[in-house]
Amino acid sequence: MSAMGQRLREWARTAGYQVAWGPAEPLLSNARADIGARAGAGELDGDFCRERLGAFKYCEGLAFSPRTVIMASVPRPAHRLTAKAGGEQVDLIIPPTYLHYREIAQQVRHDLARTVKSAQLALLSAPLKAVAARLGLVTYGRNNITYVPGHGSYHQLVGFVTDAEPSPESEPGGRDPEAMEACEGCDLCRRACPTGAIGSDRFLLRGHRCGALATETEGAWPEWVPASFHRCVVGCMLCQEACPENAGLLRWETAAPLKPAGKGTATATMGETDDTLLANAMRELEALGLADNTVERNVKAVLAGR
Ligand code: B12
Repeated sequence: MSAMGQRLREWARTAGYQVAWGPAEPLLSNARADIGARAGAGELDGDFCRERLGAFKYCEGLAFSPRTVIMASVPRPAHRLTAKAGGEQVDLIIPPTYLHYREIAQQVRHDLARTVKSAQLALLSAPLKAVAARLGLVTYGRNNITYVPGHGSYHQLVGFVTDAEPSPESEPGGRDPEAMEACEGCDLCRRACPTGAIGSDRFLLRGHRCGALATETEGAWPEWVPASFHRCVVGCMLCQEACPENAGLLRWETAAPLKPAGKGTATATMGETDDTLLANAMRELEALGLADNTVERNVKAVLAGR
């Protein structure tokens, strides 16, 4: 293993991450071409492609010539936030990766910069699962998210490109993505998905029918989201919690703000409990950097269904 490879392994071991790397090309082009082919074959919804996948920059606009791609899997907990009012309290769930998403990526970049030393380093804007799968870091589950030994699917992927010399960790172009062996004959995630995003006719997720997408999209709830769905401030955990490969791997933490919430907790008066719960929850979410109109709509739906 090259000196950089040894430093990367040691860095990941110390931080509790998993890491893989390989030549940036043709790996990134292959991942891009794969998605392009699926879009071309009509397997991906047109709006979904434009809005969600069209923003990937790959290597455009970099100030250096990328030679190596590095992917890290960072284990992430779910967060619990408790809203209180009038003697009542409601637990709100923030699934893994939503809290401090950008800060985690920047933190990893900061640490990694010291590891790759003089090499230039940039965050990778690309379909991260597809790239990590090609590097052999992750394996796909039937629910279309990826799994890493020891982290299950409860991890955040962070990708980088650098001008450092690629070391022979992975084959040029990467390997074809693989599904977990455990998914063969198992459809627990498909049955747990209330919106039909996971099909039995194909492997690729119907991203445009995923409940998590609905929680991230402004406006009225689509008719395909059942009232029983609402549990999380944003996102969903149903397909992950149903997965036997995740058994015992979900960690829970109390949501800690980047900056303290506004002073005091509003107290409820008769008939105002829901409004007060909502106001208190939104104040906490604001401090966590998660509050917007869509999240407010989501919290209202959780409160309405309790
Ligand atoms: C857009 C997006 C979404 C969309 C669409 C998801 C999707 N599956 O496309 C929505 C909003 C629905 C979403 C939801 C979630 N997301 Co999201 N999302 C992304 C984003 C920005 C891009 C994903 C993407 O490239 N999609 C395009 C599709 C085409 O790519 P793909 O899923 O890899 O599909 C490949 C496979 O299906 C493969 N394939 C096809 N057929 C077959 C057959 C076999 C046998 C095999 C092996 C493979 C295979 O080919 C496809 C590539 O061409 C990434 C961040 C990033 N920059 O990558 C995060 C990301 C994928 N999301 C993430 C997370 C955590 C989630 C949620 C769990 C959040 C939540 N708790 O609600 C849910 C999970 C929903 C689900 N079951 O997939 C994590 C996943 C981490 C992990 N464990 O893998 C990512 C990587 C963010 C991160 N930095 O960590 N997400």
